[in-house]
Amino acid sequence: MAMDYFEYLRKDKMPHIWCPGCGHGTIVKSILRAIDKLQWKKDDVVVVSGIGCSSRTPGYLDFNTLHTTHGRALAFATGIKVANPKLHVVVVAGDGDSMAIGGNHFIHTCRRNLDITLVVYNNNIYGMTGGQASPTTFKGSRGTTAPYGAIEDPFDVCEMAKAAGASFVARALDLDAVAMDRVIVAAMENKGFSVVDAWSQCTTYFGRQNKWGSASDMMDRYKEMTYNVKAADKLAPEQKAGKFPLGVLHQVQRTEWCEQYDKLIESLKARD
Ligand SMILES: Cc1ncc(C[n+]2csc(CCOP(=O)(O)OP(=O)(O)O)c2C)c(N)n1
Ligand code: SF4
Repeated sequence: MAMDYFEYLRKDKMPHIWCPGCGHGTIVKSILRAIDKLQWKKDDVVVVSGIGCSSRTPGYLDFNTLHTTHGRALAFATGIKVANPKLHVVVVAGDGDSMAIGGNHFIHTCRRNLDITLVVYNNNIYGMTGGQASPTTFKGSRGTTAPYGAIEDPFDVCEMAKAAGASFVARALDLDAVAMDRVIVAAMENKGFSVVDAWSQCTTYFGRQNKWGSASDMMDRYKEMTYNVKAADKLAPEQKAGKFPLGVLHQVQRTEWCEQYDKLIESLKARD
């Protein structure tokens, strides 16, 4: 039977705030399809966010939800997971939220490897506050704080996650819902900290300021800027240069934080 999105939505919170053409809603639908596929009970799911257009997500979802402070979603999520490891904890955050003000929380959550899934709605800009450049703004791209184009090199969310110790790292585009669903399901199934770099076009600020055109023009750009990691071996270095791989980019077995903590408690009890 086809899934009923409304089963997971707070209808009284509609209409949502997202602009026409914004990619955020597409990512939300992927998250819902993933939860539905995994048959997680609504009462066992916690969705946590900070602040931003992306962070409005929990307000619309009928799970246990927290809309916290800018950059602090992972700190709240850590507390929830540690207090009740049986819960499925999903964090949604913008690139500004997770890579700038919450950057320190991001790297330490990767290092700890708690069983949490983070979906970064990466639109390469601070959407909610009017289009300021973020840590993932492409070099040369415009933002309200970079009117002549950003002169800084951006962070690569996936490389950051991998380097800091996340046990699952993937990237997908909002235009490819099948691939997005696949990586979000895999991220949620991974026992450890999972990061999905989910690209989403901000039509209102990034698109306008950079003259990237309509939502579909922006999606075409994202497609041109990326390649499937599974095809990487068949591509010449010049075909990959400056482009971003898509798909599951990294997965390793590492002891999950709560399991490690339980073991410690058991060993201390055994000493008594
Ligand atoms: C401590 C704090 N600093 C700054 C802000 C202002 N603020 C709200 S949302 C936001 C940026 C959101 O950008 P991003 O996280 O990339 O999400 P998007 O809106 O693009 O989805 C900022 C700077 C705030 N609310 N709290
Ligand atoms: S400002 Fe940008 S990120 Fe925010 S809802 Fe509009 S298109 Fe989406």
